[in-house]
Amino acid sequence: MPKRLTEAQIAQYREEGCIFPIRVMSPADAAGLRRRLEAFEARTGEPLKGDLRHKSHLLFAWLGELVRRTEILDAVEDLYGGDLQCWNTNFFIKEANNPAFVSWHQDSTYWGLSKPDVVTAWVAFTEATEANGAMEFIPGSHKLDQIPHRDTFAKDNLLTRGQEIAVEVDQSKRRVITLEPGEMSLHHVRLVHGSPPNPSGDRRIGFAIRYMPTSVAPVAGEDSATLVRGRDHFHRFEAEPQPSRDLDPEFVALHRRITERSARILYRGTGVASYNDPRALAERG
Ligand SMILES: O=C(O)CCC(=O)C(=O)O
Repeated sequence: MPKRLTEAQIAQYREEGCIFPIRVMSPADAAGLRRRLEAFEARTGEPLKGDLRHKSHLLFAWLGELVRRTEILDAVEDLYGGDLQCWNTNFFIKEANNPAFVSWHQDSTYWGLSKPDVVTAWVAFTEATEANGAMEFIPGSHKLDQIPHRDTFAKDNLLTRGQEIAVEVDQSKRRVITLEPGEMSLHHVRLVHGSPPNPSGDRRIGFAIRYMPTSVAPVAGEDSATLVRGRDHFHRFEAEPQPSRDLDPEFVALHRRITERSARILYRGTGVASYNDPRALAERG
C-alpha cells in the first residue's frame, strides 16, 4: 500500500516521468519558508548566490527539516523504497521581470551517479505558473537513454554549465508544471525539462531536493549525501550531518568543503573550479 501517492500517480510517474501537484505543506508554511530565505537575503543585502544556493540544507536548520519532511518523504518512498538519501538541494530563484531561464536538459547529464534512480522534489515557495516561468517537461522523455548535451555557459541560464540538449525538442508535446505555494512536483532524473524567463512582477522561488535510494553510488569522484529515511547498508557516500541551527560555523565550513568537491564533479572538464567562480556566477547562481 503506498503511503502518500495513489496507484494512478505511481503509474503516471513510471509512464510520464513527472507528477504534480502534490501538497506538502500549507500556503502559509510555504510563505514562512520564503520569509526565512528573504530575511537572510535582507541581512546579506543581495539575492542568494553562488554556493549558498546549493546543498543549502547543510546551512539552514529549516531546510535540514524540509528535506526530512514526512509529507515529501512518504511520496518519494512510494517511488523508490524506504532507504532514502538526499544527494543535493538547489534553489531555483527567478527574480521578477528577469531573463533567467533553464534550457531543455536531463538532470542526469553531469551528476556522476551510477543509475537513474533519482527523483527531484521541486517544492514551490511561491506559485509557479506559465506567467512566471514555471517548469515545463516532455512527458515520457525519461524513458530515453542519456541524450547528448552541449555546454553553452549562456549568461542567463540558471544551470551550472548552461547545458542544453543537443537535439531538437518537440515543443508541441510540452506540459507546464503549475504549482501553488506549498505544493511540489516529482520529476525523474532523465526527464527532458526546462523553464522560460519570469516576466511577472514577483519572484518565482523553487527549492529542488534530489532524492535517491541508498543503492545509488557516485561514479565521478567522492561525494556526500544526507540519509533522510531508513538505513544505509551501502555507505557509498560520505554521510552528511543535520544542522540544528542556521549558519553554525562548523556547518558553514563543512558546506564549503562539500560544495567545492561537488562543483568539481559537476564542472569536470570545463576549467571552472567552484560555484563562486566568475564563469559559474554569471547570473547562474
Ligand atoms: O526551476 C526551474 O525552472 C528548473 C529546475 C530544474 O531544472 C530542476 O529542478 O531540475
